[in-house]
Amino acid sequence: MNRASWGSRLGFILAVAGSAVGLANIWRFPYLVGYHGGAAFIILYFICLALIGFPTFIAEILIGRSTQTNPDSAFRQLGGKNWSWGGKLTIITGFIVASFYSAVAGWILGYFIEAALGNLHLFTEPNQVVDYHSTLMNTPWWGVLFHFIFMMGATSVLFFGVRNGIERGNKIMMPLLFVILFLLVAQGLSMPNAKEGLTFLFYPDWSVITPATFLIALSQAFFTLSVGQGTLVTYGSYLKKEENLITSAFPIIIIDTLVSILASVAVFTIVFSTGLKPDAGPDLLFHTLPWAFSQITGGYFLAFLFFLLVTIAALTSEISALEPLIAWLVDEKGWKRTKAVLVAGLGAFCLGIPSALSFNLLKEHTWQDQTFFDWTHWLASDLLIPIGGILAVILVGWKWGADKAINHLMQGASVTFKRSPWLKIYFKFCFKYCSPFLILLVFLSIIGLFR
Ligand code: ALA
Repeated sequence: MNRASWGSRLGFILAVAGSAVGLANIWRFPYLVGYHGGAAFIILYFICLALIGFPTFIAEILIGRSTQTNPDSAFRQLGGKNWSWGGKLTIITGFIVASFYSAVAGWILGYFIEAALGNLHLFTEPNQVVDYHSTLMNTPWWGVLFHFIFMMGATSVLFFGVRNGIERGNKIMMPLLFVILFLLVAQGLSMPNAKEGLTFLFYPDWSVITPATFLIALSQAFFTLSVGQGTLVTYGSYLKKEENLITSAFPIIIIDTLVSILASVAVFTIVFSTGLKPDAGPDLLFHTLPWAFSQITGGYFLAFLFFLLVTIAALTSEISALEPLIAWLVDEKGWKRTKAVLVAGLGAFCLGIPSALSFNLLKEHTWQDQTFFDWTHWLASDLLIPIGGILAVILVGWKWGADKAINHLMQGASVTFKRSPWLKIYFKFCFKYCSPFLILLVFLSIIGLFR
């Protein structure tokens, strides 16, 4: 049987961009910037992207493209039998991400429905917004129901396969996402105090930067690029070997970064124009914004568009977190795609239920003061994703060998490398030394070695 592949280069770019652009761009990035010194955080984030994010991103796609198979067998082919555990670990990571990500995205979908029903732009007091949010979060069935509907949405795209499902879905959803984002930015910029929001966003406040900020910037870069969760290896495995990987991957990084910045512009200009501050942390989305929407003309449409934007972004990422397990079940176990999608989707839904209930029924069930959601989120984002990333760069830089890997990278990209010969040095330096060393540093500090 022929292995699935992308129908076009644009299809690959939009699918990977769809995976990258998600809650981390539209929700997390603006509040991190708001909290960690505006442009100072953005500059730190760019450094993390250049030295660690981009090389790891390329390394993972390269592993997939060169082996044309799922992460388990790809790691085995390049590194030998023992490396297959590394590949399996990344698939498990993707699965765990898919579980809690869907629970969180369920709230966003629920908020989109609230916005569509006209319930998110008529608040007259800030407390009402907080109470409204608490009431929803304290309703167990609400979170689980929308977690289920969201998972159904993701699996129904996945059922149709790589070209007709993932690629086609992203070709529809990503342009829609850009249109909505531009509408929101245009609206934000036309508001009375937009300048204040922009000044806050682009003024670098270095006084709040600490070594911990570097870790936060790196984990943001990793999470947003979907590194370490098997997605990039799997999506890379559907890419033809003669594709120019550099010119296909670079626009994705630009799109992902641009979406983060534009989302921040939209959020900051809207929030500042209503006299609020964007430093409320995760509550920015559920408290600050609905209150802001309640105070401006056209609040209904803004709320509707904003939550639609976030739902679409989350859906394309959810799809990509489930695909590695599906590819593994199809490649390694010989399952039909429909059965694999059903089992992966159902499994992630079940694992996501305790996460969805961590804010109500299971709130008191904690271990070391952390709920189930906190634990799974920590396990995947802080532990398994960096491990997956470091394994990929060590596999490429040391086990497979940086020179061999770069030769493979040059396949389809010889003109690009001829035009920019420094790329060879950059990738060799990053694959072999810079990225593994920096990720290791981050990892050690996450597990508390430098506390
Ligand atoms: N890359 C996805 C996001 O940014 C997971 O949310």
